[in-house]
Amino acid sequence: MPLKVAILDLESTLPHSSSPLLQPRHDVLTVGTVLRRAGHDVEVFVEILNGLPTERLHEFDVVGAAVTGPNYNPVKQFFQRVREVNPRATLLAGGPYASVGPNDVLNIGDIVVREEADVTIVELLAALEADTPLDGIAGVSFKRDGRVIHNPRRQFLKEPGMVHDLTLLTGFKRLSLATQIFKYGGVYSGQAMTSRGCPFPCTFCYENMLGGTGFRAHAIAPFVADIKQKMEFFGIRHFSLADANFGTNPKHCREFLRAIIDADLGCKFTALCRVDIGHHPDILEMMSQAGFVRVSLGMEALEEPTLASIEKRQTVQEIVDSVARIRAVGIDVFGLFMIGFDDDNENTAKAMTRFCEENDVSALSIFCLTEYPGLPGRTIPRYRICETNLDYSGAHFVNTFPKRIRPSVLERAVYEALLRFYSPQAVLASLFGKKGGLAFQLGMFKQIRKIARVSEAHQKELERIEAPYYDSQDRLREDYLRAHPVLVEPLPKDLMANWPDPGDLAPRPLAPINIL
Ligand code: B12
Ligand code: SF4
Repeated sequence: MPLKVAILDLESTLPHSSSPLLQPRHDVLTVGTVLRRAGHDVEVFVEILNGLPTERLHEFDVVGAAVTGPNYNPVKQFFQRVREVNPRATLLAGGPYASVGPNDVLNIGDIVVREEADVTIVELLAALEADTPLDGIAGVSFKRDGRVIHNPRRQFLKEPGMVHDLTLLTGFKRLSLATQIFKYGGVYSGQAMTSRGCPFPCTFCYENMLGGTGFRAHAIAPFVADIKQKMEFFGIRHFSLADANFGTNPKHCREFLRAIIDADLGCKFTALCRVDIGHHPDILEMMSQAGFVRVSLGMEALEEPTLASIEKRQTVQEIVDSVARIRAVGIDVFGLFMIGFDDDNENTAKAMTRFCEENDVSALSIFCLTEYPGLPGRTIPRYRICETNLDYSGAHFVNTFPKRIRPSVLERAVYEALLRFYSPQAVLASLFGKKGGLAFQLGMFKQIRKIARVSEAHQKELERIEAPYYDSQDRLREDYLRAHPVLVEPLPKDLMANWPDPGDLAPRPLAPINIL
């Protein structure tokens, strides 16, 4: 008997910079499409598109959800509800946080599908249907006799990509533009991909946990067909490409751009890119011709030692040159910055916004370096986590103790800089064709204020947490913190994440500090 399955994409607890983009947050449509093709009775529920099946929980054999850090708590609550109403349902989790932190996620669900689910989920549901053991299924984690079992990693697909089955979105009714804005505070936005994975080594990025995600080119034909059907279904002409790094393989990138141009889709596109995209003027020309209006550029930091320490493999001069070349073909630049590194101070965020103003970068995000309580530290040691609630793990909030500035002061500096940047004057400038267009600037103006209000309360909480950990010169009392960490739970023994925590490596010599 085929199984009755619900696949869910839940919103995170707190607002984030992409909340106004009404689109699936993860590739739950791929999960649903492969399961329907395998003969199961599947429905997909994206909270901001077709709501959640709260009244129908008793119907499903399997309920699966995409889990990130920031939506961990909403998924936990939802799964608790399913357990109460329908104890026979199997609870599955997949997506980014389930992939790197399966131990944590197995505290709220029964089985975790790690990384790409395209093949794993089909094998898994066949095993659930036949009630056979899960041991031979690569890419799943589950509990047996109280112990967590991690089956070996599954090989990535050689050529992923498909046309999503949009009829999986039970009950979806296309809303008018006004209703999208007033009911959900955003607008429908298309989502498509030309590749998966990224081969670069940046230490702070999810792509490198568990040994990296490599690079896999998508097939071109389903990409164009998928865009066409989404244009029709959602009534949209704007697509964000969800590639971790568009342009990684220039040859493949040219082929996709040629296909978009030839298909004459009349759409606008945005993509996430490394500054390397600036090394290929012909690709930039093609992007402009294909309808790319904005590139989100991974700038991260404006100090060479920081860029080197996080293995970004780029220089500040390359950032400047890349921005100039992108702007030269008329594409807007959205700067993506990271903050919270050891040399960051009260002026770091301000320097980022100033850089954007001086270099014609029309928008930016300043993301806070985030370490996860359930994992070893990646860029900085786990014992330096100051905020253990995963609601705050979406990179808009400081969750680690910086060395030379208090967490609350750093977070405040981020929002002061952003509020100044997304000013009423910037909205006005966008009226005259500057700064990326009126709708975009108005959206950012509103959203940053919404997140800044959450941050205000969080800064107060950080002040309380950080009080004993800094000296009179606002330098972190690291020895005291090691002896009295905020995060007291040890890591579980059967953890899959086996990268070394920087705190366990030989300590780097520290400048002497005055302890109160
Ligand atoms: C593009 C992107 C976005 C886009 C759109 C997402 C989309 N899919 O279109 C936008 C801009 C909306 C976005 C927003 C945000 N993002 Co984002 N995003 C990405 C990015 C670069 C690619 C996502 C993607 O499409 N991957 C490729 C597809 C094929 O993979 P997938 O979605 O993970 O789905 C596969 C599997 O995970 C699995 N799977 C997925 N869902 C499910 C469900 C079930 C039940 C099962 C079994 C399996 C399964 O099967 C799928 C097919 O193989 C990732 C990095 C990455 N490479 O994953 C970050 C990433 C997911 N984002 C992240 C973050 C933090 C955010 C924001 C909070 C940022 C912010 N502050 O604004 C928001 C939050 C959105 C939300 N509500 O969760 C983090 C999550 C960190 C974490 N530990 O949870 C990531 C990992 C980036 C990072 N470097 O840290 N994001
Ligand atoms: S280049 Fe971008 S996507 Fe790739 S590892 Fe670095 S930050 Fe992550």
